[in-house]
Amino acid sequence: MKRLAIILIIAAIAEITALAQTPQADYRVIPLPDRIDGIKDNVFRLNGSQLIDYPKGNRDMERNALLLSRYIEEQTGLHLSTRPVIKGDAGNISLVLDATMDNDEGYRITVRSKSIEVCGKTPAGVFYGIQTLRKSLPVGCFEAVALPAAQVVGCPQFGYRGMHLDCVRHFFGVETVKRYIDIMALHGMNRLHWHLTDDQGWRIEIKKYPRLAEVGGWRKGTTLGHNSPVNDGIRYGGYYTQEEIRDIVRYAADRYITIIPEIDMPGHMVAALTAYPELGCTGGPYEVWGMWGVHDDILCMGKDHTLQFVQDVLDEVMTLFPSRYIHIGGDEAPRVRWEQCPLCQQRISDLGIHGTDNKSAEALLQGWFTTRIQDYLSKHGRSIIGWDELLGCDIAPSATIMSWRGAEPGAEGAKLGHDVIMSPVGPLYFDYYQTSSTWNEPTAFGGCNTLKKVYDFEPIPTELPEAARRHIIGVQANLWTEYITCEPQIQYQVLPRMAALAEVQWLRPADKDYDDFLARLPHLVDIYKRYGWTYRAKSLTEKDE
Ligand code: TNX
Repeated sequence: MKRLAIILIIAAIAEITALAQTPQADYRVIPLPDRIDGIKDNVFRLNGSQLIDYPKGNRDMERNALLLSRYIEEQTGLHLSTRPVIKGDAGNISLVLDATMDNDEGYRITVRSKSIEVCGKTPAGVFYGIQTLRKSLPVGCFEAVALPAAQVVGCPQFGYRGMHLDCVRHFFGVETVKRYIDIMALHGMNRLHWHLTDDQGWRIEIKKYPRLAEVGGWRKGTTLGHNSPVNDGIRYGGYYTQEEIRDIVRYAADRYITIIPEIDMPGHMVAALTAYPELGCTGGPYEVWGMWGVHDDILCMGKDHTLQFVQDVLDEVMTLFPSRYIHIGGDEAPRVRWEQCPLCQQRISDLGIHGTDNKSAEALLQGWFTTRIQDYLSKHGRSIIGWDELLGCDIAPSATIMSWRGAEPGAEGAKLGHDVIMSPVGPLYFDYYQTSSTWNEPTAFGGCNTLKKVYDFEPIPTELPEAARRHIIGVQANLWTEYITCEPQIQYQVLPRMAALAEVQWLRPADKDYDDFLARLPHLVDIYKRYGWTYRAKSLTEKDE
């Protein structure tokens, strides 16, 4: 009897010590959930004996379950199998759809000693719950992890939470793009704005115009540094086949990320002009550009053939990208060629376009072109996004504006009734430096967008009238790659600034707190390290200048 009592006491002590040594989950992740309420219950001991249950027959939820299983294994070494169920039983992790929840992308995680439930109104909401759950787990190789009993609730402030990637100035392979998507998923983002065409290259296979990729996909060499007179003379390029694009679109969709392709027009078109010189005003010859900046040669507006070309390209783009939005650029289109081109001038006169005090006839010609494209896409159930220059071209408010030359154009656009995505150069150009002391940094575009500046950015200007506020539908950071040549450099520029952006996208302003964010950041960085991603370590400790 006495011996049994001693054995029991020893067993109890062993159990308590094991529990004390078991690493704990911490729900204060990035982006911070809206609420974390403790529940009076014991911890859930995750140890690999449990299953991940999902509703039988639901493919999206099945994929969610498989992704959660993979994340848990990658972060903790614990392997959990998945199981389709009609109704789950106790002891497991259950992924559940709950139609009574408010927001399509909101989530609710309930942890009790005997169960974990991850709920969302849609599979996307469940996916964000999964992200919060996996980010709360410690990183390492464990026998078990203890999850405190709690209810954790989160819901994003903005429906459009974007990152942009320029794959033109430098070209990045399928695997790199997929990893970029993985990084976005970890940060709760849902729109990838993929810049695919520009003066320095055409990166998307178009079957009707094969020379676009074959000829336009390659430049003879690249300038060294910031547009120095020295060119490296090394042929550079590449493009994505339609098969590869479909694969990437699917990979992103599996992670609830919509890819918005950008076909920049009528400017930033020298690569296309090189392939098909008749699309330009002078007829060329042109050469895929090996310098950075704004080029005077753009699409000719006087030829019907140009308009047909654009529609044909967009037809193929629409078959590849299910996104409602197609980005048609519209930025940095100098009008010097149009001013001198008899065909463009003829078009202006045929259309009866007359310049006004603040809008030239050529600006209005760009407006006419954009409106045609807008009408064409809307006939196919799509909408356009364009850079804020479009506000100077008299276009319909159904065009969504991406505000890059500051937040002011976006505010103006919202007042005019346009939906707006805020991605101002300051502080959301991630191709800019992250510190003012740049001597020890990889070459960047310029500027200085520190982690704190990103964190402090508020997408809805305080002075914006109430009616215009609802037009600010989202926030995005841009990564132009003139000076970014390889994947580690991509990651270095975006990490950890994407973490700060995630809180801008998810949290309401009153819930933001930079010091608290900094205290939560090292754990997220542990996850970056687990995946071998490059990041700017100094941003974690350095005082903002
Ligand atoms: C401006 S943002 C551009 C890009 C450059 C970028 C460099 C925009 C619409 N145009 O073509 O790559 O600056 O930061």
